[in-house]
Order: sequence, then C-alpha cells, then structure tokens
Amino acid sequence: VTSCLGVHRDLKGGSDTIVALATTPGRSALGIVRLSGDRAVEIAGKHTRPWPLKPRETRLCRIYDNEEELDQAIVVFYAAPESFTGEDVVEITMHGGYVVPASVMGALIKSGAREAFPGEFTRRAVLNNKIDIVQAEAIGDLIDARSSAMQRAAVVQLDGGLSARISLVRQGILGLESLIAYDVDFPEEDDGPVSRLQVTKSADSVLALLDQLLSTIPIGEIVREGAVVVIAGEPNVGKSSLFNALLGQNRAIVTEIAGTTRDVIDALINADRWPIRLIDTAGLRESKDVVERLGIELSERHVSGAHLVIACGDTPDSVVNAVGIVSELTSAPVLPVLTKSDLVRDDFISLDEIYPYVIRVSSTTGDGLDLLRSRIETELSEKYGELTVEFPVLTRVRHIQGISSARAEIKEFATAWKESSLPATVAAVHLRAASLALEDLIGAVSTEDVLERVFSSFCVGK
Ligand SMILES: Nc1nc2c(ncn2[C@@H]2O[C@H](COP(=O)(O)OP(=O)(O)O)[C@@H](O)[C@H]2O)c(=O)[nH]1
Ligand SMILES: [Mg+2]
Repeated sequence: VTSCLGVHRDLKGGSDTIVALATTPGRSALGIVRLSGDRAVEIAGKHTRPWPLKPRETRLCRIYDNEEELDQAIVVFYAAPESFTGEDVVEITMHGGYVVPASVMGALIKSGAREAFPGEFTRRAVLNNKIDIVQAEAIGDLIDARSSAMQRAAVVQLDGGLSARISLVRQGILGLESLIAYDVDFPEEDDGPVSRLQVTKSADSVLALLDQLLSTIPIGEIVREGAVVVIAGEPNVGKSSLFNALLGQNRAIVTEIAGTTRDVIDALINADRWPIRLIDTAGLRESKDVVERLGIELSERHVSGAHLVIACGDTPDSVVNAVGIVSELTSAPVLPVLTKSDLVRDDFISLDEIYPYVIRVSSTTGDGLDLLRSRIETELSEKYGELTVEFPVLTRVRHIQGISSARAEIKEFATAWKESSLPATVAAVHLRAASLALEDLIGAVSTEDVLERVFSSFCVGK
C-alpha cells in the first residue's frame, strides 16, 4: 500500500525499514542515524560489531561497511513495541561531520533500508498508537520553536495536556448522547427518565469547556507568531536606534537624515514570557516624498495590527503627538516613551503630568531599556493573559477549526433542544458531528489527509 509519503505496510503486514540522519548534516561533534522497522535489527546487525545488543543497552561498537571500518559509535537497540515508533529501532550515535554519518547511512541503505520521508518516524509512532496526532504536532512545534513560550506550550501539548482536554469534552458529548438516547428511542413519552433540564445543563457545561479552550486563541497566536510590538513616532526621534538597542544588534540603518527608514523592519525576540516581534517603522508624519509616504502607510497598517505600540518622541511635544496619532489607529496598549534621555533638554511641558508612566530611554547609554522591556511584558500579560503550564493553548489552525466546529454543533444542539424545535433524532445528529470533529482532531480516526497535512512540514529524521 503506497501513499505519497511512502510505503508503510507491505503486503505481509510488516513495515519497510526506514533510516534517516536525525541531526543536521555538517560539522558537529556527534551525528545520529536512526533505523526503524521490521528489518532494523537485521540491517544494523550487518554493520555493527559487537552484535546483537540487549534492548536499551548502550554499547560502544564499531560500524563497518563490509570490512571497512567507518567509525566507532554508541549503538542502542529498542525492541518493538517499546520504542518511539513502536517498531524495532536502532539508534547509532557516531561522530558528526560531512562524511561519517553519510557513509553510515549509505551502508544501511545498501543493505535494504529506505531513506525516511519528513516526519515519518513520528507518523509511525501515531499509527502505532504511541502518541496521538496532537502530541505529534507538539513534537513538530518543539523542533520549530523559536521562543521559550512556544517551547512551554509545546511541552504541555506533548505531555498530553491538550489531548486530555479534548478527550474530556468528547466524553461530555458521549454522555449527552446517552442522555438523549431514551428520547430517541421513545419519542412519544412525555417525561423520560432524564429531564430536559438535565440535558440542557450538560450541553451548557460542554459548551463552557469548549469556550474555555477557544478563549486561548489570542494567547496561542502570540505564542506562535510573537506579540507584535511596533515602535512608532515622528522621523528622527530615535526609533531605529531604539529598535537596535532592544535587539542588541545592528539591524536597522541609523542615520541623521530625517525619514531614512522607509521600510518596516522586524525581528523576533525571545523575551522571558513572550516572543516579541519588534517592528521598526518609518515616521508618522505627512510627507511629500512618495517613497517615504509608502513607509508611513506601512507603519499605519502595522500600528493597527499591533498587540502593543511604543509611541516615542525625543521631546515631550513629539511624545504627545505620537501617542495622539497612534491611539487613533489602534486599541492596543500604547506606551509613551521619551527617547535620547542622555541629552540635556529644556522641557517646557512636564510629561509626567500627562503620562505618569512615561519611560525615559537612551539607546546611546542603554538607560531605561530594561525598564522598557519589562513594561512591554507586563502590559502584554495584563492585556492578553498569562501563559500557564496548567492550561493548554490552541496554537494551530487545525485545532482552532476542530474545536470551533464542535462548538457550533453543540450550540445548534443546545438551541434546538431548549426550543424543542427539532425531534431528538435530528438534534442528536449535531452531537455526532461534534464528536466526529473532536475525534478527527486527536486522530482517533486519523484520515490520510489529516496525517498528510500534519507531517508534510516535519523535518526528515523526526
Ligand atoms: N544622544 C542620543 N542620540 C540618539 C539616541 N537615539 C538616536 N539618536 C540619534 O538620533 C538620530 C536619529 O536616530 P534614528 O534612530 O535613525 O531615528 P528614527 O528616524 O526615529 O528611526 C541619529 O542621529 C541617532 O544617532 C539616543 O539615545 N541619544
Ligand atoms: Mg528609522
């Protein structure tokens, strides 16, 4: 049976044996090659001395291609089903580099192993019920994580946090189905053994569970994409310098000519609590220059989509101006920031009276940067909530779609039930649909296209 991700089960019901380099190719201390499948032992055995190994015993071995020694390596054999994939797995940890792992791979392929497709090991783990598909996605998320927040969310998901929530909801729905079963079987009876109110209550509690999950969408989006933090203000007030200072490296061009930054430049910062997508913009002022005007339009668009805006100016007037313009464009929190605090200035208006929490920073001396960083994180937490280890967040569109469609079905059921507008048999169809949406989500009935979507973005060797 073949699919575009390759042969999983041959006609005898076994699996073909796959091999992949689990580490990145190139100069490195170690490289790991991993084999999985029915012939893993036989194939590894042809190239490894001593052999056989006891399962899960680490052993320093020599790896050969015929009589030529390729390397010394630590080899571990995991016997099925006690392995990551659920199949026989052999892991060879050798020296890294451009040649050694490739030569070992080549030898194993000559003996009958097939090079694995992206995500194929994890896919086999799912097909052998070692993990569910939501946990498999978490593995992909962990590898792709670019921030500690994403790492934390993925670990919770890998531990089964999200799967457990979804199972809980699914059990609630199954419970509802059995509650109304009597009504379905005996529609003529006025008062069945289960009161209508009891069904309504159960439906409401299932809805509440789904809503709780859906309420994590904004946090999930921030975890995945980063909180969009835009630095806005008039030209030449020091936005690009602040961007670079917050980044700790020179990314945006800094010059003394007003209106130099004509494009939007962004960078992802792995901050303590949140990943932050910091965006440097062109100045927010009227301009005759066409190119510069384009930059201003870009910054307006980014300001309106921001999770938080740093409105800066190098004089009290320009801070007030920036806060004024920005506040018209966004409902996100706006932090007033006075830049170039190292310069001595005669401030005719007192900013603190207008903005008690104004932050003074100098990109030149580094003054106030730490305060600004921590204020950014505090504001984001206050507005969008905290990422906690106790509750999973929805970070994938697939999850959001599954939960949303389950919710829509339960809502329709609840409404029909309250209004007695549909016969119980018809109302029950919504429960079935909701249940199926969740089963699809956790892969209780993994369809090929779901597997396809999830694993196509994985890296080879995982
Ligand atoms: N003294 C001082 N000058 C600064 C500071 N930040 C920026 N500048 C200067 O202000 C000018 C404009 O800076 P830039 O970051 O390009 O401003 P932007 O147009 O808002 O992006 C440059 O000459 C910078 O060297 C600062 O903290 N202190
Ligand atoms: Mg600039």
